[in-house]
Amino acid sequence: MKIILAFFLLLILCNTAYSHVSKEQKKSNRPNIVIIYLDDLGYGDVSAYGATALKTPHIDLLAKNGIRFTNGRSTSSTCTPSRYAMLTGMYPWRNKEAKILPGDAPLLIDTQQQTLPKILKQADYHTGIVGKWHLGLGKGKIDWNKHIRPGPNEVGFDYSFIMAATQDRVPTVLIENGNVVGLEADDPIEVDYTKNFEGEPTGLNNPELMRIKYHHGHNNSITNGIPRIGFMKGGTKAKWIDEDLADVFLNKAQEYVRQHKNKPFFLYYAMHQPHVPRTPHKRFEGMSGLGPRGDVILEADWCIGEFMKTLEEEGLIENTLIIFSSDNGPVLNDGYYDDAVERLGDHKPWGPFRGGKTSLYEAGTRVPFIVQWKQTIKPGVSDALICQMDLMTSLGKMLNITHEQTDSQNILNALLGKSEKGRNELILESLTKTALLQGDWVMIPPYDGPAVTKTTNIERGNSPEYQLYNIKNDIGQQNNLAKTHPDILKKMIDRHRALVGDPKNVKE
Ligand code: NG6
Ligand code: CA
Repeated sequence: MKIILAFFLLLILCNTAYSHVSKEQKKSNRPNIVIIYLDDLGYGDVSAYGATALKTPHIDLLAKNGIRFTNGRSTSSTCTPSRYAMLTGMYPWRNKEAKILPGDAPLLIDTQQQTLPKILKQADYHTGIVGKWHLGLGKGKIDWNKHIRPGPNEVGFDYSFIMAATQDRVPTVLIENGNVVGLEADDPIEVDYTKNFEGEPTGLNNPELMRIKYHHGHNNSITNGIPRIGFMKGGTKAKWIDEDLADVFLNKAQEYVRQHKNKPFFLYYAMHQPHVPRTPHKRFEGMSGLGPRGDVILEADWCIGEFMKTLEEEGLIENTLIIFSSDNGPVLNDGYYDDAVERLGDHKPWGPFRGGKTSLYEAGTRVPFIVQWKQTIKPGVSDALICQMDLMTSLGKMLNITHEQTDSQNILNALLGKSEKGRNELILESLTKTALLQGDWVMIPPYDGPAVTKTTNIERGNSPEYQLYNIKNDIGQQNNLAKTHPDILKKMIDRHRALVGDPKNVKE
């Protein structure tokens, strides 16, 4: 009897020891995952990527401890499509609604669609988003005074604390798990993108109420002294104070980490800088010498440092996979007078590349892209072509979660620095127009439209001619080789057509 008892005891002991080991192993294979995603930050805005006029020590530290990708991409040179691709693994040009959305647009992601957070949930992650959403909410006309759904919580996020669209679009309120924060029952919110509410001031009619002036667009409702896109009424107490947004999002992101530290979590920390209107907190005002655009980049860098401190304090720094990137390339004048052009000096937000936000040229989609996972990744620099859209399949692969095939490719080895090989090709998108990147070559089909957008002064990539660039030898895309390399051109035209269809059918 004693022997049998001893045998069972041994069995139980062995079992506990075994399950302990396997739990540990599981743990190291399942890092916490954080995507720190900036809005309109350019490749050249980060000192780790060559900026000298701006110093971004906290982002640089990520690069020092991780892999700095030189050919990391968003799918698109604007916000909504890039975010759509990152969260769904689908090229945005497959969905004709995936364009810059107004603040009252319906949810762009189908609630049945697979998404990055849903895949991580299958691997038993807790999932959260803090910051900019810009992927639509609800199913049609939104009643902002009721629970708003579907939204992030219906496409895979267990927790959400978001701005609906952008800082320059109404409603200028924050939404936590589908409910407007600080809303008072006797001051309901109304939003309209076609007409103003009677008696409400606008940038157009009441310039005296503006403390930041619009340059183009942005002349509808004025909230917090800043004219916006769209009309809004009510919700006075719920309106955000622009200068506090960085701290509010940071605090929520830190709180999220502290609350979920005992189980693997995925946090999508979607920061709002340096998108317009650029409203640094007083602590950062004037700090960069480049005006508010530079100041908010320094503010964002500081927030990242504070966020990293929280990971340290909670003992999570080693086993957290941090992905840092931006949704599209940079823009200077994006509709407000904020000295971004006037105070630029020698700073080059686009780095060595041509174009910027809304551009088919390199600076549109070639963005800062850093991956840190101290416990696993050996620091370095990688030239592998990787795209934010690939995170879904690559992270799914890491966690052994399979899913239906999408446009998202498995580039896990490149992401973890085990290989210099990423994708072979990528379709680049600018406001529904597309180009093909293949190896060292970019082919841009002929497109109607201005070569330069007058208001933002950005080269779009439109030309009556085919354009073909070798981005290895000609990083600034100055020499169009379409005429001298007809074979490559033909091959790329055919491939582009096979993937996207006839580019002439694409409407803006
Ligand atoms: C444009 C806005 C621009 C910015 C952009 C969206 C005007 C004239 N311009 O329509 O200011 O809000 O949309 O930026 O209204 S994004 O990063 O979210 O794609
Ligand atoms: Ca953006």
